[in-house]
Amino acid sequence: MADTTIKQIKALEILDSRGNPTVRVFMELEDGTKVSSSVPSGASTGEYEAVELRDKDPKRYDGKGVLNAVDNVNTQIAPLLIGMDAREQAKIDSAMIGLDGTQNKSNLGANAILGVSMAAAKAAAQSSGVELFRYLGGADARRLPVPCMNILNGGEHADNSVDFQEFMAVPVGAPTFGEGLRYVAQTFHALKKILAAKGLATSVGDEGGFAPDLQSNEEAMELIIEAIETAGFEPGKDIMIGIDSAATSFSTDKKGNYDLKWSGAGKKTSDDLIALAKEWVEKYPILFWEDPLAEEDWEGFAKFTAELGEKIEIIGDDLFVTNTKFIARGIQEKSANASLIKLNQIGTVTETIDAVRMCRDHGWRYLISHRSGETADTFLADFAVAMDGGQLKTGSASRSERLAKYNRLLEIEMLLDEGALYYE
Ligand code: 2PG
Ligand code: MG
Repeated sequence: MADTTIKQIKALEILDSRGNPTVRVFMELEDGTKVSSSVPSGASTGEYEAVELRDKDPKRYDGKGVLNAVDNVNTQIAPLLIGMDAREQAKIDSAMIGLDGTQNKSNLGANAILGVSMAAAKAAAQSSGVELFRYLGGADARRLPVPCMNILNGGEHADNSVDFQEFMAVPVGAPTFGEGLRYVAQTFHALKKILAAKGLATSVGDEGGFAPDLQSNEEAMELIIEAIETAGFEPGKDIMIGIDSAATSFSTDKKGNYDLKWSGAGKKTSDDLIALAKEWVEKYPILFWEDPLAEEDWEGFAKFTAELGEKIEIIGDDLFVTNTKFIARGIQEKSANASLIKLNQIGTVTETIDAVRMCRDHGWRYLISHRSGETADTFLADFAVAMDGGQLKTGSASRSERLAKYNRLLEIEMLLDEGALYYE
């Protein structure tokens, strides 16, 4: 039997896809297994996310350095975990939570903790000779997620005139993951040609989707429908649309007042945004709508869900921050019917799985997600399969840190061969 005892843990400050510092953790086991794991970082972050520890030293990376988080791994977490069994994921995670001692991981930093948490899972899988998705998900982990491809970017992820942050093409009608990826990648290419023909910019935003200046938010919907059709697919049957408003980023008080500032559409209330959503849901093939309202607008969310919950999937991201405490409240208050799932919002693999479990137990859907600042780490792809597929958003068909995850899923599909299942 391989010895899965943790021998060494070491962290390094690296740069993410936006050129900002993030944490990479190296772990070595007694049997010689060596792995590394890199932590992503968001831009439209929720107020109640676990804390990403930044040095705040203005002389380095505009205060965004992570040397303190790196130091916490090397001098505090490593001595605590060396000698533990890497297969004991829950024990490892709870030891780090205990050492941190805060509710939001502000002491050690969620970036420090998550890097180690993911590295432990990778090391245990590698040492046991099983693929990470199989290690985390068990013998029946064989369902690939539907790739929700963010082909048009706005909000805080782009410098354009679109308020809503993400417009995703979701290939619900594809027979396999690989085909689904092709459907939406071809739609991405079709969109590029359409934009170019209209004299609109084809430069991309943080997640690799196009970021043109448009006349209105609705124009984004029209362009995407045109792109789906141009690519040879049927909107609503082959491909549906997912939206992430990331409404916290344009709310003025987080509790029901908004300013569609980038498009210039001006001041809105929750009720106005709900009315707009109702209109769009009638007009367009919308599968889901994430963060249609801001993170503290619980009342607005409940209204939104009462109006549209039977028709579309309503996903809380900033509202729930992958935290079972907030998801439980959402279930209780019927604030949504699905949750976004981001590892670094909560900070350990175990707690992320807890959030997924809570969704499943209550018949909620979940959308597993990357961050706008990413690395080439493909942990997320395996994690999505381990969590039984469902839905995954990991950007567009450009930028290698996004494609790395989609490509890993193609590889997993190949490994699973006839056993592979796809989204239902
Ligand atoms: C989101 C994410 C990922 P960020 O709002 O869902 O797409 O963005 O990582 O900037 O929070
Ligand atoms: Mg979001």
